[in-house]
Amino acid sequence: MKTMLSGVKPSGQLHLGNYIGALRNFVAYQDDYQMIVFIANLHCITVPQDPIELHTNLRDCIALYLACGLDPKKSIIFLQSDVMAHAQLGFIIGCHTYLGELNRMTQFKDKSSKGEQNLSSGFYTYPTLMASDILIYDADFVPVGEDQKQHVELARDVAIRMNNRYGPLFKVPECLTAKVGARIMSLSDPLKKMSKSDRDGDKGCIYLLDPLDKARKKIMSAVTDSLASVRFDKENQPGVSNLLQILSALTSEPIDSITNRYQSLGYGSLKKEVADAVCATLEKIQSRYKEILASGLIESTLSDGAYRAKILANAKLKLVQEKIGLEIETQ
Ligand code: ATP
Ligand code: LTN
Repeated sequence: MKTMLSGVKPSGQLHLGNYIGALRNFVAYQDDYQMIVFIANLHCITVPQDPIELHTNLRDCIALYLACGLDPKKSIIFLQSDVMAHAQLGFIIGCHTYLGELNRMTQFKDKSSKGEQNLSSGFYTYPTLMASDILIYDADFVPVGEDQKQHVELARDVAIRMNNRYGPLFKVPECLTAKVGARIMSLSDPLKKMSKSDRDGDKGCIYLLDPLDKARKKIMSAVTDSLASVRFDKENQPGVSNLLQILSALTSEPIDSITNRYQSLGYGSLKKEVADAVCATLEKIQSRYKEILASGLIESTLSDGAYRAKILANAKLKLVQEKIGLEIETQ
């Protein structure tokens, strides 16, 4: 069975973009792949976090993973910091990554070009820890949103580089991005991706735990355009195209078929249909979420997941350390 791996940062409440771009795909994959999914809490602290908020987000995040359908019997689910080998291999990978490569990472370039003064060195080396997360499990596939493709590319480059230098160490992973929903945009500014770190009064972002009436309101007031025609044209009609993407992703109806149905219908009807589909999805997730919080499943999932992950990660770390000459046999 091939291995599929991904992580989500618990840097705020999970949102519809995370669900469509990532979580629902993980759920679909877990029957056919060894799915490894973790909460990237170390990546999260590369930017400042409030400890109490972070702790709450961790629990919510894992509860939502489970509520969205991830099954701890099928998938390995754990907290990144519970498996220390990630950070240790991350350092070794950092020693095989060039500064030029890190300087080219758009996530870093974006933040530093905005003049952010106090970026941490952890933020700069973020991609080396991410490469470690991936390579330590010999992942075949890494399903991520478009924004993360560049980081997976770096993991591939470093894997090839280290394999060439030391002999076979790592599988070279492939990045998987879904055709529909890889980049859900903000409802209030459809030129920006829907993001939990972007505060904009939260109007643009639908959280998975939003009350249904609030979620509906956000969709009904989504920014569209004045062309009064329902077409999928990301360049000229980014708002409408985003709504079409959301609807298609949640109902599995192809975008063409939706636009055909909307030949003579307006944006109001489209928004209502999107709101219905989003609310139906949120309602299911939220009722399961409440059951999970009360069940003790979070703790058992994380301890079992960390146990299984450590066996794999520690073995790979040992192999790497041996191959690069770090270890002395003691028995
Ligand atoms: P932030 O919202 O703070 O920018 P993030 O949501 O991008 O963070 P994660 O929570 O780690 O960061 O993302 C988890 C997964 O969800 C990743 O695979 C990411 O690419 C995907 N994802 C995030 N936002 C979107 C979006 N708007 N559309 C589609 N996929 C997304
Ligand atoms: N950087 C990713 C989260 C992440 C991840 C990973 C994704 C951390 N390690 C390994 C895939 C594989 C993000 O911000 N979404």
